[in-house]
Amino acid sequence: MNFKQVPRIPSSEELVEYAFSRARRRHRLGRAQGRWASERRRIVLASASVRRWLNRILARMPEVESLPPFYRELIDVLVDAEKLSRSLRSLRWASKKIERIEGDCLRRLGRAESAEEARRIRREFYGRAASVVRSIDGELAYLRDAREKLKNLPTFREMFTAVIAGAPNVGKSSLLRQLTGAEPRIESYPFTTTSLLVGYMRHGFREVQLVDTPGLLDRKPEEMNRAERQCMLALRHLAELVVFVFDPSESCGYTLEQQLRIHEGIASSLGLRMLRVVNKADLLQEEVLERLREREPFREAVVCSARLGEGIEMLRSRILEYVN
Ligand SMILES: Nc1nc2c(ncn2[C@@H]2O[C@H](COP(=O)(O)OP(=O)(O)O)[C@@H](O)[C@H]2O)c(=O)[nH]1
Ligand SMILES: [Mg+2]
Repeated sequence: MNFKQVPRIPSSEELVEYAFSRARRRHRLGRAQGRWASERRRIVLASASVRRWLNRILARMPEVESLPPFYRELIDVLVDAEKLSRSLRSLRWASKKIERIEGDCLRRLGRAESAEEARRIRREFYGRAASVVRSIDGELAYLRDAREKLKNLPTFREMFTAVIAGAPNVGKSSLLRQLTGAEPRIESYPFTTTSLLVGYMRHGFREVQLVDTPGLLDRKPEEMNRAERQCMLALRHLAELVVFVFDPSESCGYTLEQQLRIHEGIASSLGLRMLRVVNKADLLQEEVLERLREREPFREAVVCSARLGEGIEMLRSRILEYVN
């Protein structure tokens, strides 16, 4: 499952320009064979250039239908999987169609009586092939957009996985960085900030895959946006442990009550083991922390500050206790 390997996807105009300008420049190379050899070479070369590009896209695009359910659903959240398949089918159709037009034009070229007729057949090939390419312009644009959205999807491994969840801005990504020592992988595409991130944490023989999710809000599944749906998918398909992060300072912009409702939603619906984390301890007064620890679900919570790097070792060893 790797969308990075998908080649750049051109616009229809770019593809037409690329194929026909190559044919113009290169048709004289190589030895001419038979009658109207120069026109023949131009047709063959233009056709091959377009089809090669289309076929490379088709060959490198992962087959959504054959991916595990988690990836399929994730892809469906990010792009419309059905439309993705349809667009790929259009590319396949265009490639075949151009091959047929090529065959047709070459056959007629063989019977051409004059240089003028040969030229006309070649121009006809250009025109028909270009209009096939132009007819898939929308599909090419869709695939280009899909590739951008999917190329930064991390690959998840089959191993013990903890998913970090909680409201937005509570410090989930900061904790992932602290726990894994990973530099934030900030890609130029803004989309990644609302995507899933993955990091690894090791201690002796124990290894944990940590998945950082975009924030969850206190909403029903049908009201969830793309970011929240990704988070729910990660919880449902990947998580063996949920590391649920609270920000009782409420500097995240969500009240503690709202955060507790989100927590309750996950705890009651997914039946997963949960480790609670109280983050941003640097913003909390000692009395507040003590009172918090006397109530559920904070009795066993790990208290830490991702900003100061405090409590991180404790959190790491508490997570590792769940492995095996
Ligand atoms: N004071 C304080 N700020 C924190 C702490 N952890 C994260 N932040 C800040 O909270 C904001 C959101 O953090 P981020 O890790 O992106 O939260 P996420 O949305 O849950 O991934 C950022 O401005 C962080 O610098 C912490 O322990 N203390
Ligand atoms: Mg984050």
